[in-house]
Amino acid sequence: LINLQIDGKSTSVPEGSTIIDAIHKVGSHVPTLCYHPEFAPRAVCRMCLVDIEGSNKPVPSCRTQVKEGQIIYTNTQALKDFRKRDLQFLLSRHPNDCMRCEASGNCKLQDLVQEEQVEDIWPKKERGSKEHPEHTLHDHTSPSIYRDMEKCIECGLCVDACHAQKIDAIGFAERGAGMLPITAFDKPLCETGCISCGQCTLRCPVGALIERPDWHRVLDELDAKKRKMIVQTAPATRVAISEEFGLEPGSVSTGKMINALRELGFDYVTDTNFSADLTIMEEANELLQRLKGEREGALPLFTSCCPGWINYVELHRPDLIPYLSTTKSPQQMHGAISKYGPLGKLIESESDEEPYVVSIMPCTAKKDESQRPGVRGDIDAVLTTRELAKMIRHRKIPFASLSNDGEYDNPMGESSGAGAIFGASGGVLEAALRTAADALGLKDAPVEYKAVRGVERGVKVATIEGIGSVAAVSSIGSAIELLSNDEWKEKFLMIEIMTCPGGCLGGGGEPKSDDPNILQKRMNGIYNIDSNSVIRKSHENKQVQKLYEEMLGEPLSNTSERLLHTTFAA
Ligand code: HC1
Ligand code: SF4
Repeated sequence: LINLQIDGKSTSVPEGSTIIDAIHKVGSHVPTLCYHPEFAPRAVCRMCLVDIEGSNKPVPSCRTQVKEGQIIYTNTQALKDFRKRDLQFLLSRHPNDCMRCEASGNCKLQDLVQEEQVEDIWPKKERGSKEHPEHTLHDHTSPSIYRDMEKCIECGLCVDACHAQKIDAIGFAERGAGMLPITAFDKPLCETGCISCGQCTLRCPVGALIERPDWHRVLDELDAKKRKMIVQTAPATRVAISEEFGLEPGSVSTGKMINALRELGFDYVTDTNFSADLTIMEEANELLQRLKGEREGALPLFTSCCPGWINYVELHRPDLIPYLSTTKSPQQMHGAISKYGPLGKLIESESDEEPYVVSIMPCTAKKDESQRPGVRGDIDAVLTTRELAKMIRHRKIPFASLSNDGEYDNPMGESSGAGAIFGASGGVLEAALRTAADALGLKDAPVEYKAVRGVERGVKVATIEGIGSVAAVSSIGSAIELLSNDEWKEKFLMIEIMTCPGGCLGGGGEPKSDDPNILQKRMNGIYNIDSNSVIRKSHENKQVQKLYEEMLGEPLSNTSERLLHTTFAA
């Protein structure tokens, strides 16, 4: 261990730690703009400079390793003056329209300017040293992601995030003052290989990259009180929403969230977890039919509920389309059943207007998915977890002090533990195995498949007696590696692929966080929901059983195929 002192507080950290690690350990604070623990430090923003006693030059704490006996200061007047000048430079290149900015209240630049009371005194500078087309600076062409490069502070975190996904849709062009993260050949984002995963929006410390803001039109629709408003909430939202309101990361806020949605004016608050169970009914049976050669489609079966993954296949690997499950994602089947199932029929009997279905998702690519040919119309608006938090704040709903006792409306409110774990990498696979094992009459099969759990990027494999080998892939970059040769074709029966590290709980629409353990904390919350559930298998969900009895018949029936399945195309 290395012993050192920070702002008068003594601490010890392992050799090889950086000064910023030690600063966090003692509970001191240095501002950062370009630092995120997931990526190698670029040290370009200079905000985290610290003074070391005996040294005449401040050093960036994000990439300087600790040395024995160092005495470090994080907030000397000289450092503060330096930061202020640096911030003034950033302001001279920034539009400073905070009042209308979607990142307002959740912007590191805004926080620092406020803390230091920095004045915008320098003449405005143009962005980029060469001519860029207008859509480079303001790009609203993607159904999921908005870019406003005038707000960019060149921290590079979006470039790192996209590179970690092995997509590289954006990269730095030019050097020095002209530097900007742009797409290849300055194309609009919708014409690039971008898969809408939103990892860039999750890391952007300002408002340069954001999810397409749809919450304003949802508030308008709620206020208009013309159409019956149905909302569904994704498995991973109920845990992460806690962080937006200062609650313990990983704490489960399902009841508070339901109460907040009712206060916002939704008529029916329903659960995507219900449709996750429904998805398993279709997908597990699809797997069994493909295994018996009774259904078209190749093996191994790829899950298809993650829209970033679907975008990747259609854009980059159309040869994989035959392997995809044709089962719609829970979001989409939930929309279809909301409109055309028992709830839709009830609403139809009371109102001339079609209900308006909103989904709250941890994911930016779900916006994209809702507009796909073949499923368009199931869902009217998709909001991220962050957008839900904004609506709650704007309507002054005291989320943290709401009681956690809200309950979903039935018939689309009941769910099993298997539906809940969809929100974590490996969860869809585990849920499918629980149902497939029972369908195959495997009496000794376990309920839990811990080998496929975990938030780290990579491939997790499990071999199940009586079924075969299966794999769960956490992050699209890991999928690209796995699929780079043909070994997977022989090895596995079923492969779950989630674009974001950790699965949906690490989705691009989740709250921003610099906590290196945040995914693990959210995952613990999700598996707690499962272990506390009375029903843990999708096929034991009573409301799902009733839907089959009253409307669908059986999995893969004609009605199921019409409402719950879709197609993919290059
Ligand atoms: Fe997901 Fe899914 S689990 S894709 O990660 O299959 O977004 O949470 O809602 O549709 O259920 C996301 C989460 C989500 C779908 C389900
Ligand atoms: Fe890259 Fe994902 Fe951002 Fe698209 S949404 S630019 S793929 S990180």
